[in-house]
Amino acid sequence: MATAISTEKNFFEIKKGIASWLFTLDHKRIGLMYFYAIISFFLVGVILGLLMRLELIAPGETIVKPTTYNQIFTLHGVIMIFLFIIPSIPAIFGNFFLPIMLGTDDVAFPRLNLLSWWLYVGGAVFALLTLVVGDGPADTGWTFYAPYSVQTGTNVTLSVLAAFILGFSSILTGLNFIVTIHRLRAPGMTFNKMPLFAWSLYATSWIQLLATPIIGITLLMIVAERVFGIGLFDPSIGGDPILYQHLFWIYSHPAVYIMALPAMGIISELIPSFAKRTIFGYKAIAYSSMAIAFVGYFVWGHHMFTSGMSGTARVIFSILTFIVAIPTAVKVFNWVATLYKGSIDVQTPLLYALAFIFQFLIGGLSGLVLAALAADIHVHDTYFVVGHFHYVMFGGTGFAMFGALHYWFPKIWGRMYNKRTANIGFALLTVGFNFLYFPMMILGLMGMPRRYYDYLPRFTDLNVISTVGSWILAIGLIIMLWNLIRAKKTGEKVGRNPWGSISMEWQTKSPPPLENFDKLPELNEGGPYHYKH
Ligand code: HEM
Ligand SMILES: [Cu+2]
Repeated sequence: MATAISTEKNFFEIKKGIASWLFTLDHKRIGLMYFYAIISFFLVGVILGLLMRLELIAPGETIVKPTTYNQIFTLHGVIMIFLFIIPSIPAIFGNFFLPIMLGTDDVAFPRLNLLSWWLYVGGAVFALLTLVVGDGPADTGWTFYAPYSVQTGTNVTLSVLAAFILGFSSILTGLNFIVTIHRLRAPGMTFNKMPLFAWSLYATSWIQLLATPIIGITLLMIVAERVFGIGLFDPSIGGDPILYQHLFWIYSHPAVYIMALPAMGIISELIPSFAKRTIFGYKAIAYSSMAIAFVGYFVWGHHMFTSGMSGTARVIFSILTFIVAIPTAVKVFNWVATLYKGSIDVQTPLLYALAFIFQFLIGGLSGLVLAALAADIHVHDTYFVVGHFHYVMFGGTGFAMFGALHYWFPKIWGRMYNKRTANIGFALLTVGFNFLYFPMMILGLMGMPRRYYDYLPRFTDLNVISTVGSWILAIGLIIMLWNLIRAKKTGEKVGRNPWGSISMEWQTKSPPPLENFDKLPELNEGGPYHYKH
């Protein structure tokens, strides 16, 4: 660690001005630039979600035409997947905290890290350009299924190029984290003494590095098919649309773990910090991340049970999908075991962690319904699926991200937010969330198909409840963000460790100095979570 740099000033104060941010090599500033960009797109995605729910408040045409509706859910999906949930936790909190938690001063390749951010912005620009070019955003769904994606006149080419560029950003972040974890851990920090958040990022990074190229090439094949009509996916010119589905899901199922694993890592930090208890089953949690990352490559076929695969293939994919649930259940068991007999300090981040466990469980269990081959045939492409994946991605990962934000807020900005207001925001978000998505599961079981802008009158009541839920959720979001924005300027100043946590990032100042530590950090005896009772 260089000693010439002042540790008096924190990383905000060391340099000022827009350029000092846009061209920074400091992992903390890059993490925060991701934060602002990602939150902005999240809000755009939320507005699109609210528009869809408004359309669906009553049968028939309410506010938009059918094609516009199709474009809205596609853009909503593209933004939420590629611009929000995939980058969210690794790019924001991984960038900010991984080096600090490893006791080092930056990631392995700071310039590559900055390039990742710029690629992210570049990809986002492409996605937004679809709004103003030609026939508007793609209307294919975020999955870009062929042959429709090859035939439609909307801006599929621009949308998939956006996803292609965003993929590069994701690959570079993964590469950076893998090298950082292998090469830059503080002396004495063996793999088995690494914080569980670092472990979760490690598992995630391998998926980012190895799976993302597959979607990259697949999306380019869509462009090639559209522009040159090669006959890859379009059956009218000799292509195979099922091939597209395989290639798409070979990436996109592992991508589900790019979304879920870092969230599980966050929960593994929050639970011991607020239960004031050594984490139960450290190794089981750490290695189960690796197991999930590995087995996650072999289950993609569960998205294609109705596409005409052989019976044998379907049964195998179904069984493998059940197997991924095991390492996930191992984690949940260990979190609950850690809470059991802990001296629990009920703070906002813990509330988010508890909501995560509850909602992720509903998401996971409904996933098992979909994994069960026979049941999936009935609920495939219904609102049951929409309920399921929002529980996993939003109720799970989204809530973990908000928990992380409330946990590390005082470390990043050196101030504390109003805890009461934060809890009110949390309550509205949680209530709104469950009113928004639980009815979707029931609607799906009743037979309401997804990606429809209209429905039969018998589905009306539950759709109204869902739409009202979306408004409660939106109010909760506004309160949460407003509370944090206010706290950034006027919140009470806090010291190094307002929560009494023991992992490494709490040993440095809040906000941290440029090179992260003003004195050599000490490894906690007995591993990162060893609370002395
Ligand atoms: C206020 C928040 C949100 C609302 C009201 C909302 C609502 C909706 C609705 C109504 C659909 C269309 C379902 C269909 O017709 O099939 C949808 C689709 C989708 N949502 Fe959300 N959503 C919200 C947040 C999120 C978040 C946070 C994520 C990801 C983390 C997400 C990911 C998706 C995806 C991937 C689709 C599928 C798009 C497609 O079918 O191509 N949503 N959402
Ligand atoms: Cu899957």
